[in-house]
Amino acid sequence: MKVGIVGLPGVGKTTLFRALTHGAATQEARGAQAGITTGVVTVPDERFDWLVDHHKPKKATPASVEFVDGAPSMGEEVRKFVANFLTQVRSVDALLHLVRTFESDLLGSPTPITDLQRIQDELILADLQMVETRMERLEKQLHGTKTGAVTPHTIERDLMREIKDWLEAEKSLAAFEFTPDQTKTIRGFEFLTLKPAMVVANIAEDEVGKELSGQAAELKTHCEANGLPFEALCAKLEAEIAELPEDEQQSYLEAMGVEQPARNTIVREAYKATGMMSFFTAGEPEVRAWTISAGSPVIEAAEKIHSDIARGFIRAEVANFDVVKEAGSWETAKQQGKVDLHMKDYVVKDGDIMYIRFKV
Ligand SMILES: Nc1nc2c(ncn2[C@@H]2O[C@H](COP(=O)(O)OP(=O)(O)OP(=O)(O)O)[C@@H](O)[C@H]2O)c(=O)[nH]1
Ligand SMILES: [Mg+2]
Repeated sequence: MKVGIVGLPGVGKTTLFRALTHGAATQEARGAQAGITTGVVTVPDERFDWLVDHHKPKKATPASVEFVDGAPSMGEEVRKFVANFLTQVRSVDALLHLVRTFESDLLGSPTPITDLQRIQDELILADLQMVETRMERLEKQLHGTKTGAVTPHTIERDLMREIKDWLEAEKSLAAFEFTPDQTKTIRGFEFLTLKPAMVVANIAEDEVGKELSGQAAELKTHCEANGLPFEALCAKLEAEIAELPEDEQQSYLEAMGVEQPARNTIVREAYKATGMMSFFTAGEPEVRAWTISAGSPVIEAAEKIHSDIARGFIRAEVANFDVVKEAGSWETAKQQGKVDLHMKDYVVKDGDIMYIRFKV
């Protein structure tokens, strides 16, 4: 799963990216094309840790999130920046809006709510451009179609008109209630205002470990009122901590009055904000956390593991992590009758441990 970090020039995107990726044990930062950088970060999960501890497997594969940092944008127009960012990372699954609430020598006093709005306006505009391009093409294809005729193309054109009006009213598509058919039509469009999003406030060093106040507190209230997941951190400090040796990190955090690095919360929140969850496969060869979107049937989980397993699916043995932990082991849970048998359409729950029977 990929998360793109967006924000105005100089808000600390690259600093946050370093904080998120540098300290992670399994991080593998890779240089990428056009100045963008991506880094893979493990999703902290106590359930996964317990399973690894319990099975002592040969291989342990945790869930992960890939963060994307755009090319530097200092001195650039917001519009140009967003356009660049988009061509670089159009395929991200979610957006992390980084907003500055610290005083900057270069940029002056923070104006977080306005800044967030500016980026959101740009996203709406980018979606609008996408719709207009699509409409032009559709009109060409519809040339010669009888008035009043209903074809897949006319249906799509009508939907595009509706979307256009919506965006022109400066509304995000997140609030547009698409029917299942419409959802199918727009799949593949990668509308930006439809991507799950979260907001992170980049706070000043001297605000760390305290109750949020001033602009940061106002931003939090604004996000809550708009249903946007919100977190706060000081990117600069977190990046410094992430670069320390592991054993020094904890004492540093304690001195700052912080329990754990904010990157843990942010990685977890990013995972949640995108509607993703984990199911596990656990045994002696491998313990693995798999990422799946909430509401998926078990056949999709099988497909993730291996297409053969999906093809030859017979049934799934499922017990949730909490049940297994309480019983002490999968075997005990099974003896107690707490492992359930499910068919293809069973909806996977977060934390399900499963064992799929199949025949090919
Ligand atoms: N005081 C303070 N400065 C910060 C913080 N985070 C970042 N900075 C500083 O802000 C400046 C810009 O940070 P970057 O991380 O390069 O910002 P960016 O968003 O990647 O900038 P562009 O890529 O140019 O758009 C740097 O000088 C950072 O050291 C912070 O939490 N507090
Ligand atoms: Mg940068």
